[in-house]
Amino acid sequence: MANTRSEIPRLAIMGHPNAGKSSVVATLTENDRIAIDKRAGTTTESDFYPVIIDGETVIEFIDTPGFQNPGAILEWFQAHPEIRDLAREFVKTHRQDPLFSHDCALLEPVAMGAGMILVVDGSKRIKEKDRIEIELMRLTARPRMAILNNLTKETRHLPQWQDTLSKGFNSVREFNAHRATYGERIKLLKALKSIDQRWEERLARTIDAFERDWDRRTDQAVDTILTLMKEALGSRVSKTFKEARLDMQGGRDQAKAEVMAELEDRLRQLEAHAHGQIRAHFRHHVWDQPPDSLLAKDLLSDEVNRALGLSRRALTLAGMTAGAATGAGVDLALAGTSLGGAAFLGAVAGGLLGLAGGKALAKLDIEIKPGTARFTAGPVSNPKFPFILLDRALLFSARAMNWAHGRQAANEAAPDKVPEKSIPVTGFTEELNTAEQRELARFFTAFRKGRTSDREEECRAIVKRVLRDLSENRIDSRVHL
Ligand SMILES: Nc1nc2c(ncn2[C@@H]2O[C@H](COP(=O)(O)OP(=O)(O)OP(=O)(O)O)[C@@H](O)[C@H]2O)c(=O)[nH]1
Ligand SMILES: [Mg+2]
Repeated sequence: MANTRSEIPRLAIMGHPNAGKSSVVATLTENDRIAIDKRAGTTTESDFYPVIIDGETVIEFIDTPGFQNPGAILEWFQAHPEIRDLAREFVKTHRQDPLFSHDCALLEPVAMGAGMILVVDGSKRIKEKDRIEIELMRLTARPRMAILNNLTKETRHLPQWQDTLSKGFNSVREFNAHRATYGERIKLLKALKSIDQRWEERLARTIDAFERDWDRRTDQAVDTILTLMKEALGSRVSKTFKEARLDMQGGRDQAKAEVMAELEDRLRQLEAHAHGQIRAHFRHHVWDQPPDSLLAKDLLSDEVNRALGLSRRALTLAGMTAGAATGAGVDLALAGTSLGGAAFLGAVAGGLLGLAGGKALAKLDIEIKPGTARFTAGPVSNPKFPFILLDRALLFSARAMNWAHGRQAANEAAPDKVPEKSIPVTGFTEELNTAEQRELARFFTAFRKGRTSDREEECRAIVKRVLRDLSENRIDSRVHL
């Protein structure tokens, strides 16, 4: 059934200046364009942020500047115990009063039935002003939840916050606007659903829409990844050279270097394009890549080669032996040694020869014709490379899925920041079981040979399973890698 406007759950985000309200809204709505700043007073007026799925608003969050005069509002609330709907009556009574113009604007949606989420910085001590706001919100009797958004790693005040907040709120949750993943966002909505029966049905529909939308986006990411694998593994680059140039000193080596470098660039471009698409599926526009991230390193660098892809042992178990990967054509590593040009090796191969224990990245064919020679690099023959490419795509997806949109303005160098989970620096494919690795290996081999693969569905299922496990926190997202 379509949502009518009145059925849309609407939640106003309350809290002190700089508590992280806008960051929470940004993360919950996957909107990295909301103004967030380390200075207090960034949000000066309430703004509505609807979450639209399939053209329909499924939930709406209201980012607010917080209360101006919480003490005076609470006093008025306490002086009128006979009034059932305090928020509505307060707005009605004070609408024309300039002293309360901001508070009335803030309470207007609440008067119309919106619920509230109070955001507090759980790493700070509780103050009197906090107690006033908690009591004030309790008296509105609207569905409400409190969020402990820790701005630093200080945790000693948390038990006291839990105690105090639980007096005014049916649900108190830790939700870090910088660290929250998709799984945590869904958990938050589920908790919200259970705090007030009046909202149960509406929120159930919202959660359902979120989950369907996420599943669809996960499928899009899987599509992007499989297309990347097909295109990269089937890539070929050809260049024709005049005989005269090849006969010059080092001319052949130069020609090989050029054509291999073009293939490398093609692979880098395909990867960048796929990553751009994945980023768009998960709605990221601003993104601080940690400078030491593996994703910031060159696809063909030693560092990436060491950290990602399958180990030699796993490659062998998966049937990716040297024999399976070589065929007709000149192997670059061999070509290099037979030519004996040290300068050529350095210039051409760079990271390539580091791949999978010295195996060349791709085949190189030379077709001699009268007066010219056509050099063709590709398809990729290195057995490890597809697993590295897949690992990077999974790593990128993990980040796109789990990098909170509210993290845009974070001070990543802050010494007191909430620590990231410590996780191993390995890719995802090494953790798959041998049967799955073998399945992928077969698929890669088919594409390298330009064949479509009947294993595609199995591979799709494996990649999707990894992405699902990532977004539901069953495997760690390695978000900072
Ligand atoms: N470390 C950390 N910093 C956070 C977190 N959430 C917000 N911040 C930072 O806190 C500062 C204020 O965040 P905002 O989201 O602008 O806070 P606000 O409550 O909307 O502030 P006003 O609009 O000024 O009332 C920014 O520098 C954020 O990056 C968090 O979960 N962790
Ligand atoms: Mg704000």
